[in-house]
Amino acid sequence: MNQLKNKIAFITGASSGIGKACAEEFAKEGASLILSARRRNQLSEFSESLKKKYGIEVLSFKLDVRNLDEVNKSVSSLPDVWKKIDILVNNAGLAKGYDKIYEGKTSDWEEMIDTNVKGLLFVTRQILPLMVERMEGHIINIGSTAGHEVYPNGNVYCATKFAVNALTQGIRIDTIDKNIRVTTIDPGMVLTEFSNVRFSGNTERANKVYEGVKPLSAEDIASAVLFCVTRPPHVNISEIILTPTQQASVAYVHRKK
Ligand code: NDP
Ligand code: 8X3
Repeated sequence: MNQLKNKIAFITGASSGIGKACAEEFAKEGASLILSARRRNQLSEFSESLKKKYGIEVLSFKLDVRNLDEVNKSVSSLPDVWKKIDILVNNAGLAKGYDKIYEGKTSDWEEMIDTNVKGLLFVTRQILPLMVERMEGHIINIGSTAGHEVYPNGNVYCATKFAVNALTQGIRIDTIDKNIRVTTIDPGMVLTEFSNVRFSGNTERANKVYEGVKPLSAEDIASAVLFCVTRPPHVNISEIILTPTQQASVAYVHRKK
């Protein structure tokens, strides 16, 4: 309890799944939270529930990470006390479509690249200088096993997560003299809204992804994130790869009949 008291954490994509679970884990530990996502209603209901349950301070606002202007204004207009951000969780992200690359929709590609790569960069560009100035901070990027291996029809989504992996290393190298910790958390199959989003609300198709498998939960990922941010200040966990026990690699999954 209270391992994150007096710490401020900024989480993107906190309206569902892994981002939401990270917010809850951090709240249990007494952190002050800045929560953002596009679905304002879901976010404000969740923020209110965290305030009541844990007696913490929460700022929440609508933020589409693809919109550079919106990102810049959201961070620059934070009250000064909230600019002392200790932890940034770059979690907002999505997969769209599951097509052979020669049949893929260019609009899906743009949405994934704009969210998973450019969105992460836009947010980091605003928050990292505040950390550099204070010579203190921790960036957690939510990557994926898809950032280590490519699977059939994963093409562009995998490319965005390979990019997240490269950017994690780039941020770590460029801030090596600034006392900043940089971590990538790379999960395999996690049961969230992810597959529903990927298959545009086709629940039957989404459920097939997890057939015969006990997937990870968003809470499993959040507890790994919490572990990283609660290590002593001189300890940087560079990368954690987590998969369900039934998943050996992105495409090699043991499904119980
Ligand atoms: P969810 O769909 O449950 O959550 C995604 C979150 O991202 C939502 O809160 C959504 O909020 C937010 N989001 C999406 N687009 C934007 C945007 N343009 N601007 C701001 N927020 C956005 O899926 P997960 O929790 O599973 O996904 C979280 C991260 O985990 C992603 O980066 C994903 O790639 C990664 N991941 C997921 C895995 C899985 O199997 N589930 C495995 C490995 C990695 P809103 O719609 O309200 O904006
Ligand atoms: C999400 C996991 O395997 O669907 O990053 O790409 S996977």
